[in-house]
Amino acid sequence: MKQFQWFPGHMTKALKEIQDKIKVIDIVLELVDSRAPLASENPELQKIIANKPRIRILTKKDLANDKLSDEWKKYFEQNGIPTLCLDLNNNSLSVINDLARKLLKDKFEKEQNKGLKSRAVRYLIAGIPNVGKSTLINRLCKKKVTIAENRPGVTKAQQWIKINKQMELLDTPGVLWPNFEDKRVGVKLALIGTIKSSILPMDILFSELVEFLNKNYKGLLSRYYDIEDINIVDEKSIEKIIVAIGIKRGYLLGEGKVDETRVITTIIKDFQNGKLGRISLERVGE
Ligand SMILES: Nc1nc2c(ncn2[C@@H]2O[C@H](COP(=O)(O)OP(=O)(O)OP(=O)(O)O)[C@@H](O)[C@H]2O)c(=O)[nH]1
Ligand SMILES: [Mg+2]
Repeated sequence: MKQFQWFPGHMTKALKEIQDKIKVIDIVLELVDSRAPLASENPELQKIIANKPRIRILTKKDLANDKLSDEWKKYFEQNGIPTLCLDLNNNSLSVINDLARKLLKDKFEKEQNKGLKSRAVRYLIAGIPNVGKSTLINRLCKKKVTIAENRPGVTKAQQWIKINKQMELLDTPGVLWPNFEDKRVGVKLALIGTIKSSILPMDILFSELVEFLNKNYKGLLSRYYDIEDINIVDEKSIEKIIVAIGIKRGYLLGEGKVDETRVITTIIKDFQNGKLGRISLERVGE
């Protein structure tokens, strides 16, 4: 797939930056999207932070299926990755620092035994685009003026944002490239809005969505858009759905022709915004 060519240079640069930063931080907050926790992770990051304490945050919990998110949390924790599922806009975020303190207990106790003062936990937030890095940072900072501090003595002077006595953040989150080697990953990322849908032909994206919904949420489209139930057997049935919804909504181009692009973009948007329900694209073990 031509559309999925990325520049390895970008990838290396972002990872290199994280590698430089990692020495001075205590713990990595690795953000992934609850609706596709595997597709939205970055395998390269796993290697770099292999020996660092980390918390994986499954963001946008409010858009995902709760039962499946719980299963993901259990699965990751069985694999040794402490995990939190959060709606970053609404949930209390104190759980993050509570869990981090617990994970860093030994390190901080050792420091204090050496006579060092108690200090804030130093965090790095990392994740692919659109998973909620800025939202998390802004919530933590509570729009207060942030005091940035230079910390010389490391390779590059780092800017720190002091949240409070408990937390400090590196000022720039580690923005990572998603992994597109697998076409299905690209489709999932486009469907959850991580990459611009325009990177993939809309009709391909749409038929992938319809097929997924048909398999896992039978009847959902016909119920939501109030059209007759159409059994998906081939491309023609997908076309029928588009026409039926277009007519129902009055998305017409004239001469009774349905504005198919408008129908498709509407449905994809409705999915992305959670209007079709709380739907996860990945389940454990699949
Ligand atoms: N429903 C919901 N929306 C969220 C949540 N977290 C973030 N968002 C939304 O997702 C979109 C992207 O969030 P950002 O915080 O900008 O994501 P980012 O990781 O900083 O993205 P880049 O800067 O592109 O790397 C915004 O519209 C947020 O409001 C969440 O937990 N639930
Ligand atoms: Mg951002």
